[in-house]
Amino acid sequence: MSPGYVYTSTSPLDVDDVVTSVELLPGSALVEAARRARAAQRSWAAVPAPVRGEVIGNIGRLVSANAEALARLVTREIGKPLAEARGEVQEIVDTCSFFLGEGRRLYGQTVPSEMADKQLFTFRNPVGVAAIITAGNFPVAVPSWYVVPALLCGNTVVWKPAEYSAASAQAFYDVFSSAGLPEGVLNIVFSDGEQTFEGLEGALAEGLVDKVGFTGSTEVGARIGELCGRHLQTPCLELGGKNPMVVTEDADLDLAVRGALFAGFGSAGQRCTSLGTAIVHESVHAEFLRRLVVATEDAVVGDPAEDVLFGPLLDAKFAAGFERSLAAIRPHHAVRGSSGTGRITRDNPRKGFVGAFERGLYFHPTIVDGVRPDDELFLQEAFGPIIGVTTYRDLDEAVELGNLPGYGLSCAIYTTDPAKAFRFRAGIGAGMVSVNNSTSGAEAHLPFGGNGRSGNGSRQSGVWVLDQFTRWQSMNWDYSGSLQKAQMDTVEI
Ligand code: UN1
Repeated sequence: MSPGYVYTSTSPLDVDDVVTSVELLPGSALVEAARRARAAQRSWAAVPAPVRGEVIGNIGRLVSANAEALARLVTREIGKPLAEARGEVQEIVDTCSFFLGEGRRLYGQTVPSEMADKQLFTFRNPVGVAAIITAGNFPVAVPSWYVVPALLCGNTVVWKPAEYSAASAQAFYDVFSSAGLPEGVLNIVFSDGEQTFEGLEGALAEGLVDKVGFTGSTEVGARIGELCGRHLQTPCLELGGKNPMVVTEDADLDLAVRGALFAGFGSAGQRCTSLGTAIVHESVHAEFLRRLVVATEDAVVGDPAEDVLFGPLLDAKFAAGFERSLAAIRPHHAVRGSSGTGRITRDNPRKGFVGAFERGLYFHPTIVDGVRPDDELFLQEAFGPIIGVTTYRDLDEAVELGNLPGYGLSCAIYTTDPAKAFRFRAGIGAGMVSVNNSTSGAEAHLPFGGNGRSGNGSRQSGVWVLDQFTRWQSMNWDYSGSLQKAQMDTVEI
């Protein structure tokens, strides 16, 4: 087993600002945590669901009471604008509000039998122990999408947050654990990617984990899927996206530009739901591009504590990854939108930048016009403030282009023609479709998730996530007094 080591989480506003230091633990720590979770699971599942719902209600109230401190910590640790960080914290509260009520529902069904004097039922049972592995771009909201319903359904949880958002994760854990959760019900483990794999492999082999939930890259998701498959498990995977937005010839172009700006550059383009490529009808392409360029030039970038469109990238690893995406810009591309591309520095400044950029991981917003279907920029998630632009002639072509990268998370269409919106919805392979709205910013009670390279079809949020954290159990009860046999003793008319 690899030993533990100390990891330092720094602020992307100022890489010399150490937010916290944590020890990243070897895989055995995850196995131990899974053992604790296993030991606590039966008694937690025995707590009546409405009472578990009350605990979820307590969590929501505690998060509300600590909202501003939590949001400010998120802004400092990962550089998300404060308004977005506040929204992220609100998303935890909304998730708790939803699942607090679910504690009084968690419905099963009564089902008619094909035989007389026999009744059929279904029940939702907790899966057992859930291992949750989350990214740091939504360091507190996305974990709550897993942890809250998992707990409500009677599961216990081992949570491995991203190390680069360790302080936010610890604050989340502290609030959750002070809400009245019994010992062992929620466990946090800090470890790096390889240590986590080692731990997960061990815990699965020992039968200590019954469900894995993962939000992160497509590559890591595939590895997790493979590992879970070996143990006959279906993980809940929420992976990358190359989310298209289609702008039709009849679209409100100002609205489309505002939508592109928020979806492409909001959160510095580091949402799984961020805009990838704007697919614009050829008749409005020039005008859309002109307005998008103006809006981008006017956009305020900088210190996320101020009123900015976006702040720095999450951390140095993500900044390096985005630099690799920028290296995919080719001579046939027209680069627009800023005085430069890449990192904002003294030699590569951005007009109207707010705050100090010297020690921050700030990047120019970049529009790349003329992306082609075989370009890496068209096909691969970039995870940074970059928007590709291309054109289409008819809606079928727009749908085909939207589906081409093989992801299938989110998408948008800007149109004033309902027929186009419905035809687009039916043709596009994404799990989430916005009409005249951003690809990002899903509400917390609709099914969230994707297909293809974006995930394995699992859905989070709302009642749909209950299928991740419960398993259906059926029961039949024969009160005829004789041994009635299905398919053989069916009542005849
Ligand atoms: C993510 O980036 O992993 O819909 C999640 C949205 C947010 C969640 C994004 N509510 O953009």
